[in-house]
Amino acid sequence: MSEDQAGGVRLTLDEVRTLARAVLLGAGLSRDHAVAVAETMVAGERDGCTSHGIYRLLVAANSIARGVVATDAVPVVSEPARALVKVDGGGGFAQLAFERGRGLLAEKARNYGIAAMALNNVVHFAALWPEVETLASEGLVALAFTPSHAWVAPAGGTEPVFGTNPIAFGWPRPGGHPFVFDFATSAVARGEIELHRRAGKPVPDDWGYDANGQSTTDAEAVLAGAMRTFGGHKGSALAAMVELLAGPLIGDMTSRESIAADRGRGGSPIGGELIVAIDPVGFLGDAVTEHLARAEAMFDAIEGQGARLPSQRRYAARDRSLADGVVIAPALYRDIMTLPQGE
Ligand code: NDP
Ligand code: PYC
Repeated sequence: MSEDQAGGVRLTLDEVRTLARAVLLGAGLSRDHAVAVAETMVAGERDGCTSHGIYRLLVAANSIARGVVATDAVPVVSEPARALVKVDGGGGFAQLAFERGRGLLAEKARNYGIAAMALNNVVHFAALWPEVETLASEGLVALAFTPSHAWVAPAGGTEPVFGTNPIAFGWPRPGGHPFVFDFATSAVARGEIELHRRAGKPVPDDWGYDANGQSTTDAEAVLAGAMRTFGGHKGSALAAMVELLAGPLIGDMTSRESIAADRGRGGSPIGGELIVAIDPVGFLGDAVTEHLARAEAMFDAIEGQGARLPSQRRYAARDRSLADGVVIAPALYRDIMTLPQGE
């Protein structure tokens, strides 16, 4: 650990991991959960995704303290149909449920060409790209969706109905990092607005409305009012799709139901996640190499004109973090260090 020029605290990724595990154990999480949850925070910090890095220790500790999370839940994996996996997370954080089901999901995708996994009854505060990147790194095409809490107004309205409802996609690339994107269907992730609030910074006036339905640059007011979807009616329709796919379709909560179930405790969203995995070999057989090469031609056409691929920034940040560690903002580090730590 060292201090950088701007007063930030520089940590190696191992130090981030050790800190994250200690805080999660100190908050009362079982070891299996602490290890799985810490890993996604290390990945967020490593890849420059600060809204889902170790800032989330404060979020996770809050959900635990408020009794929203089952700290020692043991995920139960079942197979409701040949190509389907279901993991009942028992009210625990989603990360361990994904870990427990992902091997079977990948196996089924290889056996049947396509498979889907529902995570049910989980508490979710994480980014989705670690999940689709993991599956794409194993040669599968992957999609993931999860609702959250009703914080986002539909296009044309100002009252929250949707969650920030991310969609993530992963595509395997021969010899390189997978093509991955992962974004909220709201104008930004809520975590980004929370970081603005913590830093006392205004937000752009198209991120959300205050409680009276007026546009505002006050982060606190947007958090108390309603966020906007990205891309107007298009983001709004995608947000609705996420609600349906990872809510009613898998027998789990919509974002409105999730916030109602929270009962004002201010915890992370409770509900489900849908992950779809497709094996390109299913459609393509021996021709898979030839067709994946055609995809590479499309990526070349994007990069060839100076545009960047989603995740390119993340992979570059990863290289830097693996070499130099990461810098944690001083106020965040101070707040994290006030939390109890366990072993
Ligand atoms: P961003 O808008 O920051 O980025 C979204 C995606 O777009 C990334 O894949 C990013 O790649 C890519 N991207 C950004 N700029 C460009 C560009 N100029 N050219 C090409 N690609 C680009 O994401 P959000 O704020 O919407 O979401 C952040 C995270 O929050 C997500 O990981 C999401 O899963 C998480 N989240 C989780 C929720 C939950 O309920 N669990 C709810 C909402 C959000 P790169 O990373 O390389 O910049
Ligand atoms: O940043 O919008 C968000 C978010 C919600 C749940 C997890 N992250």
